[in-house]
Amino acid sequence: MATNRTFTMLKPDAVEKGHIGAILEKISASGFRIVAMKLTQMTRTDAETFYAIHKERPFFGDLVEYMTRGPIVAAILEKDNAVEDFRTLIGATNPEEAAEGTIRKLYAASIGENAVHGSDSDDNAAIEGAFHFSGRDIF
Ligand code: IDP
Ligand code: MG
Repeated sequence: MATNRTFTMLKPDAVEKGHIGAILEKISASGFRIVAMKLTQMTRTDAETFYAIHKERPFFGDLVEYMTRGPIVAAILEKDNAVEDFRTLIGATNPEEAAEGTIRKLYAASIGENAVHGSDSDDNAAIEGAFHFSGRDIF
């Protein structure tokens, strides 16, 4: 995957609350092109693998429960400086610390249930995108 791409998930809380449309509108209005997208649900093994870096953290069990409890929207996004610009658009992990107008400030309930994922590096964007998409499903 090129370095002008990032990977996102609209997490189960955002989908449950009916925020898919509003969040995708904000992503598009911020200049990101959707190059892959699907509604899907992570299995326990998927979530444990995707978040393996956090497996020793006290919140890991809750994180896996949360991320598997319902459907998510997974997507690959393209824009110049995609990884950094998308992290700016979503805001801090904890919505109480997120800047005004960011997706997490607008839609996240808590540090755990924070509405949206954004890759933290070009390498992880490629790994995470490939976790959910391949070949002809990427445009
Ligand atoms: P990020 O999503 O902003 O990159 P990470 O530190 O990579 O944040 O954490 C991954 C996810 O784990 C967060 O988005 C959130 O859902 C959850 N999480 C992170 N820190 C906490 C915490 O202190 N309590 C509960 N859940 C957390
Ligand atoms: Mg992270």
